[in-house]
Amino acid sequence: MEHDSVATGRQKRAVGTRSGVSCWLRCCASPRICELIPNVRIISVPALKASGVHKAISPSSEVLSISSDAIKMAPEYELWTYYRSSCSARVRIAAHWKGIELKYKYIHLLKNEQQASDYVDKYNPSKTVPTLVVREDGKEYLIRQSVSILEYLEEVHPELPRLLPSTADPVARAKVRDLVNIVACDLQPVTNLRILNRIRPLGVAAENWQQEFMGAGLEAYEKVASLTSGKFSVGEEVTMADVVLVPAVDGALRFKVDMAQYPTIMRIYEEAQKLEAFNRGSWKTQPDTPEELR
Ligand SMILES: N[C@@H](CCC(=O)N[C@@H](CS)C(=O)NCC(=O)O)C(=O)O
Repeated sequence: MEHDSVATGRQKRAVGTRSGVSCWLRCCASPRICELIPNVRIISVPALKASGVHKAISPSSEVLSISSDAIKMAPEYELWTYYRSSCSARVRIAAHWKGIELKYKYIHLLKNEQQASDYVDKYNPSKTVPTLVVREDGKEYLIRQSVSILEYLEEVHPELPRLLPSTADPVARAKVRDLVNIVACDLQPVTNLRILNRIRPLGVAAENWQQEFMGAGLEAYEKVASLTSGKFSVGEEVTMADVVLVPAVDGALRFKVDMAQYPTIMRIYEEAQKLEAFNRGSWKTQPDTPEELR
């Protein structure tokens, strides 16, 4: 590799964290040759820095020279979350899976903090979590829907472990999105906290309601996943579908849905429990999880 030419061409760029020590470097010598080096460490050498050049060390200890123009700070992420929120859990799990650092801000849903004007006006007019705040190049962006956040992280960090099959397989990607939407569009909205708050005064037992509507969503998921699954919901790899499914199963278990009816789902759920990302994103392990529920 010609180190000194790294990052000088238009297609070459390096991405570092804001602290400037750990980054990845994409080096495209030509449109046909594209190499990705994760975990490049940028080191500060004052004399070089003054000339607009930085030194970096690749994981195999190669010394690289990178022009400061080519260093693009990686975005900083802040997630507004609640430990019991299945929609927040999707994002937490995905971030752990991809190795993306999130700083957490907490919204206590049972204290109705999602309805506080500070949060609603500035962050999320839907009065829900999650919200992702992205800070990059001095700008701030908000992403306010969990599935948009998943898609965004996938698009911005395609080099990290993926959550969608390759673009070369649009059918597999559509299968993943079908399953995602069974949970995100059909199951979760009708079993959300605001719905429970609305039906309870009408004398409807929350557990019966949840069992009916979670059951309907899981039944559809089970039928589709029985056709698409391998080890996970679509094939052998973890995808967005699993990231969305697992917190929904946690919710269903909480409301005592009879999960024996969904053997494919439970097989996938058990498989996911073996993975650190799912445990670290789970409602049981969050900093805002009450001590007695851990
Ligand atoms: N479609 C939204 C749904 C968000 C959502 O409903 N979040 C729930 C927690 S999982 C919430 O904040 N509920 C508050 C409420 O119902 O008052 C998304 O996927 O982000």
